[in-house]
Amino acid sequence: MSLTKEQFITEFKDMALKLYAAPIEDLSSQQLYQALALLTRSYIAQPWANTKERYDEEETKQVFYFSIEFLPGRLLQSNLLNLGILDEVEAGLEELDLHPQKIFAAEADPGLGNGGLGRLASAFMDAMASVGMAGNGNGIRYQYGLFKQAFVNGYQVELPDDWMRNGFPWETRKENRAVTVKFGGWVELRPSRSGHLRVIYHNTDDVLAVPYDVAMVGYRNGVVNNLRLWSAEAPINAGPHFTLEQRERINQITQILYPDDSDNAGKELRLRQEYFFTSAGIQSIVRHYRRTHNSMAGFADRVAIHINDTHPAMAIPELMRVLMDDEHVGWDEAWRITLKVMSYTNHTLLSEALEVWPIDMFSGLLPRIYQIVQEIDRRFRLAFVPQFGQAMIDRIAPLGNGQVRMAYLATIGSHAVNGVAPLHSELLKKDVLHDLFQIFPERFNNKTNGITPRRWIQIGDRPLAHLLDKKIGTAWRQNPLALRKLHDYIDDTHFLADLNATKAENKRELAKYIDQTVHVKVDPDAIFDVQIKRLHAYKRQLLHLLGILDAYLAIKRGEKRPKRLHIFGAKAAPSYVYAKEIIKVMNAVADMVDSDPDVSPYLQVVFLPNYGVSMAEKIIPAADISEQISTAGKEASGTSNMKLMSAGALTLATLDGANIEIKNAVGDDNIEIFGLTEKEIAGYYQRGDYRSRDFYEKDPRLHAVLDMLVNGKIPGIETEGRDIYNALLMYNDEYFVLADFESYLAANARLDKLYQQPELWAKKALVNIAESGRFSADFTVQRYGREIWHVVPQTPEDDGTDTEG
Ligand code: Z16
Repeated sequence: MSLTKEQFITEFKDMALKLYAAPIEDLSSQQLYQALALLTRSYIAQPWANTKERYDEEETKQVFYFSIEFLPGRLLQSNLLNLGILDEVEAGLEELDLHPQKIFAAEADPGLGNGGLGRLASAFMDAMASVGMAGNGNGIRYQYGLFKQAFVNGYQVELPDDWMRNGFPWETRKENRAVTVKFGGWVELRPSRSGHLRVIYHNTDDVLAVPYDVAMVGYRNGVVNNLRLWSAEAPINAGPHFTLEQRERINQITQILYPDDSDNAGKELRLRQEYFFTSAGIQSIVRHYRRTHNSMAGFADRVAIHINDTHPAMAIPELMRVLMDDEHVGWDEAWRITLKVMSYTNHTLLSEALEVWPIDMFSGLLPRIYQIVQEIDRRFRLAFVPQFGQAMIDRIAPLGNGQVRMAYLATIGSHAVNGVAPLHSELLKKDVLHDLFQIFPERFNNKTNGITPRRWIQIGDRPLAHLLDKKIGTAWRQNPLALRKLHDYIDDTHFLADLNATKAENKRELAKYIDQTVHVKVDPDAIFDVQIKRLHAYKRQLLHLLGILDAYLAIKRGEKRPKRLHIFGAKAAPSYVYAKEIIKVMNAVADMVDSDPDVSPYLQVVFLPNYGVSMAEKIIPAADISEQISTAGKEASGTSNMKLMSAGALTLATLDGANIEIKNAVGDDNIEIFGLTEKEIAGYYQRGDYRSRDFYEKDPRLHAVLDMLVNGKIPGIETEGRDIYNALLMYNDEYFVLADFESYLAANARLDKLYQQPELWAKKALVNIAESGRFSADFTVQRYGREIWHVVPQTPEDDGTDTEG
């Protein structure tokens, strides 16, 4: 859209006056934010309505991305950017003597996700709108997002995230689109006169699902898609016998996000949440379709439904239910439609994360859905036992071991199944879904994850964005592959210096932010070494910590090294004791290092509490080193690796997840790889001959570092230090931390040395930025569109760069 600065000033003053009956000088940042958000919303309304109308008129095939998590980040600045009016608005605000960044910062960050999976879902929403794809989100409107993390005496404390306290100006309640979701009770199947089965529900608990829609604005293309978040409410005519307690139980369904990342809580409330938003989504899609079609025959040509991890896998039996019970489609035809509509992404190989439900719980809560799953199970066995044998089919049928196995159900009921990086997709076929791969090889494919450079460079890294504009023009803002033009300047000494100056500026900014938020002074000239991701044993923040302890001891011995600032951001699941112990030890080490004048000139550790999208926007632009050090074979993809690469950080990595793609993109000279490969680790498993204690005994540096966990040198970690020590030595170090210690140190030493040559460092940073464009989620969703959803992608065109191995 077009908007002049002057126009904006008039409209903004007007909006503020209407809202607060006061001149802007009297308003708080929060009030200014509310006024600006409402004004921005008014700019979005028309293109939003137009987009909807156009999809309906042209009968565009629509994608529905079902995800139990979304992590959109703050929306004001990104909506202004995508509308194409950010510069005018900022100029206008400045003319009014207001500070745009302060107003943007007044927005609460919707924490409706845990980590990578939720953020990926939101990147896809932004990307689908930006490439002009008809892509909608379907999820849950949690009253409380992921807990707010604080540290008390170094321990993680979880506080409620009341993110809607000041309202959420981007949502619009669509009470006219509400649907009813049924739980519990029992089902009566009665043949009717017309020959179909009549399904009669008795004694169900009914919940009203009310949608709240959030606009997903495409980048300067007039497209506005829809993210639909469902809220649970008591039915309208609930009647007098409906108790307050019952109301409470209903409200609970969308009260709070489960704080587990890569873990399966297995709680009934979670199952309720899953069926709630899945059923609501399916019902509303079918209802919308039926407003203009009098049969379901063509449904699969107009609708693609994507199952993001198994949380919405009940979309499969739920669509079967609606097709058969409500639309009177026979089983075979319903199954044909369902298979064609559904596709599934797996995000993890960790067995503790694979969802299974006890049959008792599942059938009690969802009796009709359970009947349908039983029938899927029965037909699956019937079809494949003859060819593949009872033993194999018993392993992979939807029902087995007294459980409903969601990953198997998702694979059996989808026409496509993908992993999120080539190694991950290969391991899916080799291990977790091996048997199903034998039956349905054509369904399996890879779609490497992506990120949105709009948020991470255009919004998060303004200094870099401006430098790029000056050097290579602005084409990269539309098509990030244009970043490759940077290669032309690999020998341009001035430009390399500018690149370093930009990084230095971002580091000063982050230093200020750290001072303001945790009151710690950090040296902006240090190497900024960043690890930002959920706290999990497989991600090995502990390896990073052992590296820090080794540096501490070396410095104590009198070794000189370039100063390193280690920056951590990580939340641990509240029930994950080991992860919380690691946090405590890290904070203790940070204090120890800080209070030691021998060490603090060379080493500093800062653990920033409450890491999330908005904090990432501040940390990433300032990073020199990106730690991506998971045990090979465990991290499905990772996405912070891509974001940090695009900010010119050098990746310190194991050959895991998308790190491998980054290595292929930048070449061996522009990344620091270390550690065991997935093959080598598989070898240890097969032979059963990993002995962590051997590494401890033969490497004196490792010995000294581990002893620090239990010898009292680090104050206040008696229990935690001992537990971690035991996990590594008595319980044989499940994640091969000790095996990778030596090569991790060697890689770090190479980085220290490289940092002494700023121009050489800058060249490597340049290559990383230049090659980061291929990881734009715009390309990722276009690949999904072409190969899975069968929707026509529009602009900008993918150059076909192959990141699929
Ligand atoms: C999650 O964030 C991920 C996997 C999972 O099973 C559950 C959650 Cl909440 C992450 C993966 O760990 C990460 O490697 C990947 O990049 C991300 O999902 C997006 O695919």
